[in-house]
Amino acid sequence: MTDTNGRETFDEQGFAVHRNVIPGALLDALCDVIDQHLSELAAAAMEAGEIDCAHRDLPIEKRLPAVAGARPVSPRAFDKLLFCRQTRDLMCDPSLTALLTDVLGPDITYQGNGHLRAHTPGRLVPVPWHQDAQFYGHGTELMAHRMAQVWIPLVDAGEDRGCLAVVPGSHRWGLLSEAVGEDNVPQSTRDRQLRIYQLGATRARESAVTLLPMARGDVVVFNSLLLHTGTENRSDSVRWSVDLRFEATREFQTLTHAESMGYAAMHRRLMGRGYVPLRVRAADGGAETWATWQERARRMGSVA
Ligand SMILES: O=C(O)CCC(=O)C(=O)O
Repeated sequence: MTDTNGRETFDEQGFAVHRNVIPGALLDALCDVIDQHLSELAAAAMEAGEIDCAHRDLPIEKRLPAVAGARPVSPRAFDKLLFCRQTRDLMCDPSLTALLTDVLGPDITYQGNGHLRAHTPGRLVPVPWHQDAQFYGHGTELMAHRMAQVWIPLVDAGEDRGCLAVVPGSHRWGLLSEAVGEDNVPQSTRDRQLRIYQLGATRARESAVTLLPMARGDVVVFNSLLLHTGTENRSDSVRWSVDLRFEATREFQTLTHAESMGYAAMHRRLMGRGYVPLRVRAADGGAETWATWQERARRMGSVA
């Protein structure tokens, strides 16, 4: 079920929330990967004498604080876990690709750029206001309408548990380019990141903001130019979520010159970061396998 007509809302508002679409088994499989990793963290912490029990009985939203103790959790600590068969199965599942087909057409590629976020209560500050395209660099906005950002909560993400907030329609503002670099991989400095966040915060203060509380099984698909943020997690448990970026597979598009430039700029960035793409849906309905994704990662030298 979609809050309203998916494609129309996506075009008009810059995002569409789809309710109760992802099968629980796919989410459980990814949560098991996280739980396995938490067991490894717990073993290391027990070995170091920092904790005296692995807290196997706790669900992942309670277990991370229990096993991490006082040690800080880096915002990027869990991204590497996403390179696994379970993520591949989630991304290639028709429950997700059907939503993406609506926006990108029948041939879809995951750009390799994804995050697994543990938004912990009271410790990590939320991700501040930004457009994802601000981080991709100048030129990439030319292919923004051939891209889709996907955010999936692995646990319920209500208003008290750090749900996303968006500025509806902000994708039509174009790129907030003041703080965006030309060649964004080497220029992706902390200083530039802060300027992007300051600019985003200023624009959000002047705008009507919509909170997006979501339940496990829901998905939001949004435009890379949409201004959005994570909100404060005031609950006592971790908001686990994944965010993934997809594009209409380049070789099967008829592109304008500007769009070709946009893809070229985007792919320079993706290559520069060693992101490993995966074709999650071909026009005939097929998808690349986990073995293919692994082999590509090996060839690129990007195996996590
Ligand atoms: O999960 C969050 O809090 C922020 C997510 C985000 O910024 C994104 O998906 O681009």
